Order: sequence, then structure tokens, then C-alpha cells
Amino acid sequence: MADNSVKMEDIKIVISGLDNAGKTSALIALRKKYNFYEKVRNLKPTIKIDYNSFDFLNNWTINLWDMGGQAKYRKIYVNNPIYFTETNYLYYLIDIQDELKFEASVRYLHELLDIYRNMDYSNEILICFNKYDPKYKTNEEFIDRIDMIQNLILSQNKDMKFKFFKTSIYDISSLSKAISYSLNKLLNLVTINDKLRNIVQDFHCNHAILYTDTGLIISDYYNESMDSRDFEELISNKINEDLEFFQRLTDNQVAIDERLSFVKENIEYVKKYEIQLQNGRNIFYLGISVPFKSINEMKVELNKFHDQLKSTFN
Ligand SMILES: Nc1nc2c(ncn2[C@@H]2O[C@H](COP(=O)(O)OP(=O)(O)O)[C@@H](O)[C@H]2O)c(=O)[nH]1
Ligand SMILES: [Mg+2]
Repeated sequence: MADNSVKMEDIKIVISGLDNAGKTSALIALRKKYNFYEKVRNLKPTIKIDYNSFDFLNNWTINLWDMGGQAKYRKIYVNNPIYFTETNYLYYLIDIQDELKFEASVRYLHELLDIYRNMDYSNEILICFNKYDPKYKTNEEFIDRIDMIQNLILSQNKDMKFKFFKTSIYDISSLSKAISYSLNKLLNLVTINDKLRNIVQDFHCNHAILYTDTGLIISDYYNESMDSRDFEELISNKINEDLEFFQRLTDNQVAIDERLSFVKENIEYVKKYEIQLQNGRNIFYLGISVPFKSINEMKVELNKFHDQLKSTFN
């Protein structure tokens, strides 16, 4: 029998931070996307390490190591750096609501950074200011706090690279953006990014966002004249809506090829793409906001997009 199996490459992502930073919740929220709040409220502290894994585009197995953050476990990890070997990406969550723990959190981060300095980790360290719930978005105190911690981390670790995110389980798009950022580095997205930019510019769209069926954001492009705060919020809401929609389709095994709705003078259009592979298939959704009058022309363009996806992802 011919062996059609394609070897999946393992990617190790370590999710660390003090206990109660929201690590386990973030992973549950990312996976479930809706109706998870009850589950998250009743979480017990993670015992040592929780492993989660999922397939990414039929090419990678993403292994998430949720490192229980209680002091006794932190001590075990720090004394046994073997836990951290072969990390592809380190995410570190800081609970932005718990002022009393900032110092301890930065201290533990520095312990981890010392371990990673002695390993050949050359990627960015991904820092999430977590529990930055939508209601705090305009809160000056929170913004100042985040600035302060960010500057502290940067000034004390000039030899390392960082990328900062503001995340919350009450805004799944923020979590999806954070995790997608590192996974997208595994891909060569130049053609896809260019294509989305061209579509948005040529058809005067507000946005175009390409997702996997598991809700990772592969590529996105926004109309540059719309970079206000309001627009950012609008887009987050839009992404959250899309993510819930895709997840509900999967959970209920509903197959649709497109969806169309009207928002003011625009059409919000979602198109599903299936790319057949030797060892399965990749499913993508493209969400796009296009002026009403251009929808027919746009649909022709989006049919062509299938070929670009195919040449990039198989
Ligand atoms: N307000 C808010 N609470 C959160 C968020 N994420 C987690 N929590 C709460 O924080 C507590 C600890 O979460 P958990 O995931 O167990 O933290 P862990 O110890 O880092 O794994 C739980 O009660 C969650 O409901 C968030 O984004 N915003
Ligand atoms: Mg936990």
C-alpha cells in the first residue's frame, strides 16, 4: 500500500506566566470561541503542565505547553531547563488587572529569559498583557501600566526581541491575533498578503481577512483611510463574529460556501475555500467588506484567489 502520509513538523509553543494570569482560559477561549465563560470561571489551577495540540494546515503539529504557574511548579521548571528546550515560541502572559503581582511577574519572566539566553532561542518573545478586557480599552491607568512594564522589559533585555500584545478572553480576536502572529512566521505569505492588499485597494473594500477554519488569522488588510480607534473596535467585533460563525459551522457540521449580509452601503461577504492536498484538505474563509455595486466583479476576482491559495498552501 502506498504511504501517502506526509510527515508533520512539530512546533513547541510554551505558554508561561504566574498562576491566575489566564493561560488556561486563553487556550480554552481560542479553541471554543463561544459559550466557554462558565467553564473558564470554574477553572482549577493547572497541575504542572497541560499539553494541547492541534494541526496547522496539515503541515505542522502545534504543541501548546500550558505551564502551571504556581510557585512550586515554577521552581521545578527553573531548576530543570530541559522543559524549555526546543521551544519555537515563548508566550508570557501578564495579568494586567493584578497590580500587586506585576513585580513578581516581571521577576519570573526574567528567570525564564535567563534560561532562554542559554539556549538557542532566537525568535521574538511574545508578551501578552492579558485580561485587557474591552471595557479597559480607553482606561488611561491601564494604558500607562502597560507602557511602564513594556519599557521595563525592553530596557532590561536589550539583547532579546519582543513583541507585545493586549489580550482578553472577552475579545477572541485579540488572542487569535497573538497566536497567529507566530504561526504565520512558518508560512511564506508574500503573495497572499499582496493579493489581499490589491483586492482591498482595487475594490475600495474596508477590509479583507483570511482565516483558517480553526480561526487563525492568516492574512489581513485594512483600508488605510480607516485607521481610527472606532475602526479598530469595529474590526475586532467583526472578527469575533466571524470566528464564532466558523466555529459554529464546524461544531454543527454545516457546510456553506458563502455568506452575504448587508451593512450600510457595503456587503459583508464570506467565502469558503477548500484546497485539496495529498494528505487531506485545508479549509480557509475569506471575510471581506465590499461596496454593494462591486460585488459581482469581486466574486470573479475571489474565484481566482483559489489558485493563489492552492499554490501557497499545498
Ligand atoms: N477579566 C478577565 N478574567 C480572566 C481572563 N482570562 C482569565 N480570567 C480569569 O482568571 C482566572 C484564572 O484563569 P486561569 O486560566 O486559570 O489562569 P492560569 O493559572 O494562568 O491558567 C479565572 O477565574 C478566569 O476566569 C480575561 O481575559 N479577563
Ligand atoms: Mg492554568
